[in-house]
Amino acid sequence: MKLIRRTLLAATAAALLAAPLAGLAQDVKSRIIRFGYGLNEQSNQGRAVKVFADEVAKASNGKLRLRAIGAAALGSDVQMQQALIGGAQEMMVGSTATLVGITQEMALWDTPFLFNNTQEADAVLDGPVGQKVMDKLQEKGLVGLVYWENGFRNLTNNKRPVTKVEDMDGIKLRVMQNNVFLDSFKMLGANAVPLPFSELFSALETKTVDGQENPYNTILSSKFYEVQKYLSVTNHVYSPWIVTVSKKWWDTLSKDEQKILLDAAKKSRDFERKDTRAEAAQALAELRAKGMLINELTPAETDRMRARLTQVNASIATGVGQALWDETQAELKRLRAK
Ligand code: TK8
Repeated sequence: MKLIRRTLLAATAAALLAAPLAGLAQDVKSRIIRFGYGLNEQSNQGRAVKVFADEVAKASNGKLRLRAIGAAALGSDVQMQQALIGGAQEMMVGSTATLVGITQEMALWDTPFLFNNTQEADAVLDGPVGQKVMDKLQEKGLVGLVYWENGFRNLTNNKRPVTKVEDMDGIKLRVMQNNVFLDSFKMLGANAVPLPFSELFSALETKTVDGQENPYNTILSSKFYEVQKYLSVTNHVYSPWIVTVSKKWWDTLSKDEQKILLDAAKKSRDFERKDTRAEAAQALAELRAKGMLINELTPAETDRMRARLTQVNASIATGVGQALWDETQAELKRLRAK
């Protein structure tokens, strides 16, 4: 008797699990989702937004329709964040660095040389520390879903190859709109100027600034090679992107709708990281072929740059809170001991 009951239970459970999602009465309304991003459609960011849009359409039987709007046509990262908070736009993906003005804890990701490789980045961002930082956004009217990879940042400029810290002297360098980046590059001797990404190409073209720093993928997809001569491999910081939702809007969604968006975001993340890494592996050769002069720093010069840059660590720790800083360092130590 017991056995029969158990078998019946198991069979029912199996049937429930096997029922296609679409077959269940899903609480999903017809909705248009404005999803903004800063790079162009052909970039790694644009490709991943497309994957996200397709996943959302598939999982909602076409009811949730994502209107992807790239090239900062809805505004810079900072402007879009405000639109999300106000409820005028539903979703976006952008740099965590531009969120520091809203949520201090995001400055953790601006720590120079925090991660040694992408495995460390994935483990920390997708682990408890990453989640804690992301959850902080909710108090400010944003919901973070997943981190994507922007990547390790490298320096380009039109003045000279940067082979040592001193070469940064007087270079007018565009930085992201964030005090950690501003302080870091001032520390290196550059004349750091915060500017939204959407104004960067023309600032380089008109020589309003001499240089900038971004991952290889962006230097390629945004055609910075057309207006920049030197690329110095510095890998000075790993930048994440973050997919965020307007909390005002998120709170009006059903549990089913929220789940569709979160699941699709995770799929897009897995695609995006693979795609970005594959592109980054090829990008340097392509940039060289486009005419950029590329130089690496010697290990000794990298160490000197690191020593200068990491002088900002103490103020980052104060900004994000010592407990969170320590937890991150402990997590990295644990990962490195493996
Ligand atoms: C795109 C930016 C960009 C970032 C920057 O909107 O601003 O330099 O690296 O990816 O978020």
